[in-house]
Amino acid sequence: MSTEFTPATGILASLDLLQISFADAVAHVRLMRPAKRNAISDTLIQQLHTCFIQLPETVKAVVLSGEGAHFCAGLDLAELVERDIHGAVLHSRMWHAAFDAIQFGRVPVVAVLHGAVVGGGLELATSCHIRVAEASAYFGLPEGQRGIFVGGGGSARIPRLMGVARMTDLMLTGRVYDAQEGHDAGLAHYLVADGEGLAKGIALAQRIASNAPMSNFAVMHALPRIADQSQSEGLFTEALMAAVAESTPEAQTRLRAFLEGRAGKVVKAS
Ligand code: 1HE
Repeated sequence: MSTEFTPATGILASLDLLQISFADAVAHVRLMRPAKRNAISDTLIQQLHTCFIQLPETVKAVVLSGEGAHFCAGLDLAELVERDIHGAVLHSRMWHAAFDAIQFGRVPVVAVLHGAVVGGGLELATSCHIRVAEASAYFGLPEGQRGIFVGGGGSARIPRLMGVARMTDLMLTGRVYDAQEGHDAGLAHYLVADGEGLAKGIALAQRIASNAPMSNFAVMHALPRIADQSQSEGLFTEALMAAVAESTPEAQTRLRAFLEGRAGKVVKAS
């Protein structure tokens, strides 16, 4: 698969706070507000939402990264003007809609993290499906220090990765995890040296893009929902999802290829 990325055209090219490019079935979406440490303004959250619902059908996996020295400094605090209660609820719901478009979108997203991954930046990262952290990455939830609360889905997503107790510690004490601690706590799946995150993220996205789309869909959409269900409901959902996936023509083709010796075997990493 190619790693030559070509820039997006049309509506995706008009999103000026993002840089979107494609190499075969992989899209690379880069946050482009480095002067503000990729802080998420209303415009940026709307552009992220637009991007993920407008991805071309040829895209099978996405890599999300941040330009500059930091992945994302969270909510743009300059825009945190006094909102009335209704406005504040709607603002949070706007973030939920954008990050739901990532987590429950059409294709898996690999986040490549470096520097600050804080506040809303961590909420963005945790709406992605796979996280690669470079050694420079650090994780924090400074909302308590700013007098606010998470509003971008963090209270629902982050405890599912690291547990309520660890999130409580980050929020109450202002503790910041370095890359290794974040990895150990479940915030990152892969830990790599500085400068190696993008190559790792692209390689993972290419691998993901080679799966059957229905299998990827099942992983993205069924796994988190089954985790929220009782065992009995979860097993029933699993049975339905399994039946849907294995009935697709692509599954039948792939299964036959294996049985006829034409498909790769499962091998240990070298
Ligand atoms: C910002 C923001 C921001 C930087 N909103 N403008 N997030 C935070 O509490 C994190 C706040 N940011 C920081 O702690 C630091 O900026 C960083 C550790 C991320 C980076 O430090 P550094 O030294 O590289 O950059 P800087 O000099 O602090 O910032 C450069 C510029 O970016 C500067 O603006 P300038 O016009 O003076 O150049 C900063 O003001 C600006 N900047 N971060 C606005 N966050 C849905 S609820 C989610 C709730 C949250 O996310 S709360 C956490 C908010």
